[in-house]
Amino acid sequence: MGTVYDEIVKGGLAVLLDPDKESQVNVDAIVANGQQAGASILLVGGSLVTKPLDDFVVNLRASTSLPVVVFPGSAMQFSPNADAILFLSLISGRNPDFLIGHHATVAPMVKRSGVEVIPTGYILIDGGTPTSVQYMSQTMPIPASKPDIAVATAIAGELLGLQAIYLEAGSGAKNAVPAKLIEAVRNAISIPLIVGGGIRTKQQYSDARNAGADLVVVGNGLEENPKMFS
Ligand code: 1GP
Repeated sequence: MGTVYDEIVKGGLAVLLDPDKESQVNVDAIVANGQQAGASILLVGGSLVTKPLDDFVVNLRASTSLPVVVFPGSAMQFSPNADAILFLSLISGRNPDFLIGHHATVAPMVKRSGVEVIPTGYILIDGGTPTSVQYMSQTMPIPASKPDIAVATAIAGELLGLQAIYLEAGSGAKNAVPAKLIEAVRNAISIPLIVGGGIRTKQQYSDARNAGADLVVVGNGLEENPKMFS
């Protein structure tokens, strides 16, 4: 079996699941529809998760063949039972806790677990409305109309040795990351590009892919309409 990183390189769709919403949404239907639409990865996590992530990961792994990848909002969100973790450094921000602090807290546990680690530069782009990730990280997003800043930040991430860049408009964002900005970042880096936040239609998914996103992450869109890809 290949690595999760190989799947990111291949690209396509990733479905984001929030353990806190387990009782409000139909996780099985979301996963089944996502898989039917060609999803290759399940991400688990969020800016604020109040339930044990590990239980959710273990149940999910028992019910699906897709790799389950931790997408952590803090050091508290780790599961040694996951297939991989996006080891996110919030490089658009200037909050040391989210650049290296949480990482040092959880690093020995991650290393001991043997879980695949994918060092990822996490870049927040203004999605037209204040999002949980902005508030929880206490960082300012890059204006969506300033692709040069996003490009410079992504290049810095690549030069620092990060293995993927994630352009994030924030969960439930009003505006997804603009195609022009995705294209500009795509042309500036050679590591895989992940894009998410505010993608609610098949068209928006295709637009992001056509602009150069390798992996497109959908959370709310599939929660609200599990059949969004049919
Ligand atoms: C959020 O990029 C992900 O971290 C997905 O966002 O829930 O808006 O699809 P949505």
